[in-house]
Amino acid sequence: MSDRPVTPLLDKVDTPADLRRLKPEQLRQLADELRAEMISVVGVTGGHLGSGLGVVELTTALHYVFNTPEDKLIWDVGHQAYPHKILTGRRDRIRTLRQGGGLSGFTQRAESEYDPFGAAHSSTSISAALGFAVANKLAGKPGKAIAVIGDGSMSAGMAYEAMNNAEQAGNRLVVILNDNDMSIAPPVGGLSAYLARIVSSAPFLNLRDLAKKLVKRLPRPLADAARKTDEFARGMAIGGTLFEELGFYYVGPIDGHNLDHLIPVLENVRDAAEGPILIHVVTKKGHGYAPAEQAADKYHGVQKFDVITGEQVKGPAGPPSYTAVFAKALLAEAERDSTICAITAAMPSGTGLDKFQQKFPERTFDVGIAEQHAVTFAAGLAAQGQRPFCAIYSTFLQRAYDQVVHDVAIQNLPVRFAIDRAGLVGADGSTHAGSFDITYLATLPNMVVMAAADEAELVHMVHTAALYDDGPIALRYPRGNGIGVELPAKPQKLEIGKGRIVREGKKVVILSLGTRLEEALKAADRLDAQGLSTTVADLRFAKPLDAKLIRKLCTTHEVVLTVEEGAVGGLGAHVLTLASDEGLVDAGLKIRTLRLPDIFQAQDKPEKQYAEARLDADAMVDTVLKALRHNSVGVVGEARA
Ligand SMILES: Cc1ncc(C[n+]2csc(CCOP(=O)(O)OP(=O)(O)O)c2C)c(N)n1
Repeated sequence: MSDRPVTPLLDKVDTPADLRRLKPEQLRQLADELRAEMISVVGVTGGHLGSGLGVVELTTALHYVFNTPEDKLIWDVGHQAYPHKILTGRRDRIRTLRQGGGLSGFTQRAESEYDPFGAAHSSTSISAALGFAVANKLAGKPGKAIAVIGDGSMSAGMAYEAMNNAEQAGNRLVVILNDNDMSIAPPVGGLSAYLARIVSSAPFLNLRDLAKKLVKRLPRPLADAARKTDEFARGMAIGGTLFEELGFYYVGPIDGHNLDHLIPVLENVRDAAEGPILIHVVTKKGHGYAPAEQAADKYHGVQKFDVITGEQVKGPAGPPSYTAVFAKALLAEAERDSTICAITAAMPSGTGLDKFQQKFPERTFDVGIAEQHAVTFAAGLAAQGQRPFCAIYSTFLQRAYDQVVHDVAIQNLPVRFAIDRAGLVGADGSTHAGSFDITYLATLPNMVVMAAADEAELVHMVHTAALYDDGPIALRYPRGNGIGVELPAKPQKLEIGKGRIVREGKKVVILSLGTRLEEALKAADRLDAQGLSTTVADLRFAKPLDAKLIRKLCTTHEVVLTVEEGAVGGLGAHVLTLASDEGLVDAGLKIRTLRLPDIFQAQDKPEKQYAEARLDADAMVDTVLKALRHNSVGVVGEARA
């Protein structure tokens, strides 16, 4: 080895145009620097690490070969796009990832012309890329669209719906299947087994020879050699039949960390006259960083960490998370009742169901990234006498809304929905916020909707849901830790549709739903200190509403404030409808609703998001004072003066 110092290349590469000025033999060094930069960045910011490390070479090769941003590069989910961000003019801001005012942890159209399509929910990339490709075809433009999708994201039906329609894009569409044999947890289902069979077949093991042959045999452009195109696309393929049946030319598997393999294949695909083409690239999640490679989850998502040791910074020891409390409570119910089973859509650790799985493997179902299937599968289980808990984040349940309405609610089947990450989610931002579940669920006939005010309430709600067989029932709880209340030794069965008074007063009443109760109690103390005696009720149920309690409180107080961590159309709307239907407002009652503002709130620290949303004690006090002074609160969500 030479002792000459190596001049960093990454400092010279601000955009893909700079990258394309490098010689192919310089790309290895660039990729190594890119990987080191990414590790150093995520060590400081936290975030998604393993997925990005696995696509460092692929990112480099794609921008080197394709003419981005004219060619549209669309990353599925977008959590693996940190190296892409570094190479596309955002290196100077990369250390602001996932912070207020900083770069998003996913791709975002507003952020860069190199992010043609925003993402964060999985399995949308092929549909979107197809849209770009067909738009180019209609406009007579030459640009290509390249979707990069992981094997986990390929488990969602939407990816196949898109592939089933892809033929019309011809050679303008390229799909790269990034197969790292991992999702967040190990991937599940038949597709994963199928890909594993392809990769373990003899030709892949002789990949080096194969790639050499490929480069030698392929004339460019392939348009001039249709026969060989076919040989390339089909002859090389070993087991790509599934994709071929869907109309794709299958190429692969290719070693996704070997630039000498990747570049010529991508060049040939770029120049191919035929299409659409699917390239099966095999990578290793966490590649090139030993702590990530060795971790069971390949460092899918991490806190800040020490780059040398890989050790993640632990937050101060606090109360258990809502997720952990839910998981423990469900386990206790399952010990008592053998018909209780649990369903997750590729989020066993995120939902806490990994614990359930250890104890009751035969009663746990990880269906892959397939929320729609999860819900209808649960409906079938419920119809046949099982008691399924479908544990899905609020934001991902959106995808299964028709299944919730049509397969569960209309048939009044007792599916239990455990809705995690309900409300604001801090660094993950608007794509992951659980803003809409109260609204979209409480509008449905037959549905029961509960929100836990603290972790003890969550335990009661899990118990209540387990015992409730009369129809669908949902319980929502937020991201993060509980507030440290003691957990009940014996859970209570709550009366459906009954709230509770937490604090008695005379003039003002706060009707709270969910964990904003803590702030409501702070606001009540401050209002009391100003001579405004305040009652606080925890309604527990957004549906059915405790009409009796609300009626009583509305007729005995002067100001009513509803508080919920959900969008307009939820608790506030239901209380207003009740008050209007029953003429409670006719006598001059002042009702105000605090809910999430009518904007997609960007990532930030939770306290800042709550302040922006006007869902903290300050906003509650302010709203009550304004209601008493002016009978008007101004625009919800407006910045404080
Ligand atoms: C609809 C939806 N459900 C769940 C998730 C949560 N999620 C984020 S990344 C991921 C795994 C993706 O696996 P894969 O596509 O193989 O990418 P990898 O992280 O392995 O690179 C999951 C389940 C999501 N983003 N979208």
